[in-house]
Amino acid sequence: MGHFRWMTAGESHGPGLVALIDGVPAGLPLAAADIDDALARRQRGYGRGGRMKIETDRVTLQTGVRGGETLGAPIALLVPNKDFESWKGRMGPEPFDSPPEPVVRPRPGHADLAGGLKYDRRDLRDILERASARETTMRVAVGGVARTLLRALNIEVFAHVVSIGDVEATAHRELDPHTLRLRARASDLSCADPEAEERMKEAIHTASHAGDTLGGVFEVIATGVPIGLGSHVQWDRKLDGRIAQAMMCIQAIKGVEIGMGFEAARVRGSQVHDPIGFEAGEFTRASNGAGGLEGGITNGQPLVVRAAMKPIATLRKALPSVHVDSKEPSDAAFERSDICAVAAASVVGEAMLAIVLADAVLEKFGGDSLKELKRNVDTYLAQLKAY
Ligand code: EPS
Repeated sequence: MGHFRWMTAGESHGPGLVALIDGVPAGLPLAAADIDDALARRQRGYGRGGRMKIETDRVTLQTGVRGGETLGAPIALLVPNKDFESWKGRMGPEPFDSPPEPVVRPRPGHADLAGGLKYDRRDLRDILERASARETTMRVAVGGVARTLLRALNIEVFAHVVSIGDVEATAHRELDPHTLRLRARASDLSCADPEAEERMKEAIHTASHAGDTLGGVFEVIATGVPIGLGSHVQWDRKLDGRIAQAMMCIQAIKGVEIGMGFEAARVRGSQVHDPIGFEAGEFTRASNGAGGLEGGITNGQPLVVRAAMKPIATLRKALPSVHVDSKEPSDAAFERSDICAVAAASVVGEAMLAIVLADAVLEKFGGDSLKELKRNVDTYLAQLKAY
């Protein structure tokens, strides 16, 4: 990624979370409200923990925006952690008056042990504070800026939950993208299948009573994506590879599929590939098994990406672990946590796909101002029409 550049910083219980974005063209109308809607959606979801009742995540645009429009300059974003108030003396940059109680019983499945060993930290809080999925707040904030840019080009990105534990939604298969998006938005679990959603809630409830957690699968769809983002010519320019990386680097994601994904490996080629037609001056496709990508290039069909989230690693009924100082067996540490965060992760997936697409759009079309970018897109679309 090099055209829409970004980074996040911040600890889960530190003073706040920040992000820096570079590469957004000048003249894009941008307000905090464009981002806050997604931040609020990331906080929702049946099975979330106590932290989400404390926080009301809202972004402030610190730099790069003047009078409601981007300047083409770097954009700095800030989201304060309200919970920092209760962590004073244990978090923050100042030396502590007395050493805080260390975290010494690593949780299997979290970064605690590998990170503690790698960074030579005896208090595993030094690792978990940054490894926490709290960081995804800023992915969503950055994604909000990316989505605003994409919207100016009529590209929409949205996500919905496909399964939680072994409960699978099916109703979405019959829905057009617009209806699917509206139904997912209206649901507590971002699931467009109300009957499956009830069973998902029951599964989360049951896991919670057992002191356990649940993962699941979400799907991210992008519509209005022009033909020709990404390229077949070099490994790191293939857009499917870039999308897979963007999804895999979300906390707790263990698998990614594009289009038919793993299912394509089980059936014959004739059941996988999408027949080409030509109607009303445009190439058409009879199906979308490719999920909108062929040879690492977008083909004009909706992008369809799924990601599998493992169950959250912080378990109330803790798994066996070892005390890092005494090396004695000891149950893993438990702190307040979510039971299921798949709906939240779907909002993060939406943000990550928007970021990859914003980067790919700027790579292909360039432009220092939104006006120049749009002009470049229009010229290219006219070229496609004349093909
Ligand atoms: C999260 C905030 C965290 C966790 C969760 C995600 O807040 P706290 O640790 O204060 O409860 O709820 O992070 C994890 C599940 C994890 O394992 O780190 C958030 O803002 O999404």
